[in-house]
Order: sequence, then C-alpha cells, then structure tokens
Amino acid sequence: MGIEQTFAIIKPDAVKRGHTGGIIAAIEENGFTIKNLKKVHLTKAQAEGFYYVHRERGFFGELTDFMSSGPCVVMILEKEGAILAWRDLMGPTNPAAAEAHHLRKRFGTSIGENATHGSDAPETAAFETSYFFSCFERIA
Ligand code: FUP
Repeated sequence: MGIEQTFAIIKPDAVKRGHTGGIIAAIEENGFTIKNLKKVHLTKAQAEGFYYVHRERGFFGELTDFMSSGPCVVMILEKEGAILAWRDLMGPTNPAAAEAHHLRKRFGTSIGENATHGSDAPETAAFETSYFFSCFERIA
C-alpha cells in the first residue's frame, strides 16, 4: 500500500466542546500529514448533499441537522494507507463500541455525535475531498 490521502471531519460536537486541538494532536502523533484544513459551517442543504448516500436512512434528518448545527473542521490527511489508518484511529461508528484509544471513544458521546468522520474507500475519499477542496487546495 502506498501513500494515500483521505478526507476527515472534526464534527460540530467536538469543535463545540473544544476538542479540535486534541484531535489534531492525535492525527499528528499518528503520523498523518495534514495536507489542508479549514473550518466550515455547513448549511442543511450542504449537509444533505454530503450525506446523500444515507438519504433513505431513518437517521438522515437528525444527522444533517447535527452536521449543520455548528462549525466543523474539514481536512485532507496523508499517510501510507491513510483511508484505513484514519478509520482505525477513529474507531467504530458508535463510541460505546470503541476502545479507549479510539478518537470516537475519547471525544464522541453517541452514535450520532461521534466527533469525527472519515472516508471509507478511495472513491468516497475522492468525492468527499472535492466536496470541500478545489484541485489547487488538494495539492497544497
Ligand atoms: P461511519 O462510516 O462510521 O461514519 O458510519 P456511517 O457511514 O454508517 O454513518 C454516517 C453517520 O451517520 C455516522 F457517523 C453517524 C450517523 N449514524 C447515526 O446517526 N445513526 C446510525 O444508526 C448510523 C449512523
């Protein structure tokens, strides 16, 4: 596996509770390079577009309300095998099922408010990165 980029979000719950710095520290301690980063406050429509694949799910309304409830931090992370490595660092979707070292255990509070997001495959990483960053911002 070679050097890869993935797309990550520090979600509104974690930003609101002052965990941006803690999460960024963990990212750097785990050998990721932050290729780019910015703070954005999504509208409801922008959150719906980002989570379009989940539009039929029962939690879609709650999820997109939450993701548009306050600012979040969006990032492009780079590392060998970054997509899996970032998901391994976040842990499972539900913080209750995560282990002590997982970011979602350390900083998340529920399955909905789970502190971080990470792309699950190269195709999703490409779509999600381009949702927030232009081609010039991707090579910064
Ligand atoms: P993940 O890939 O771990 O982020 O999880 P999913 O893509 O399955 O879900 C995306 C987001 O939807 C989760 F981060 C939180 C939310 N969600 C719920 O609120 N309830 C659920 O039962 C499943 C997901």
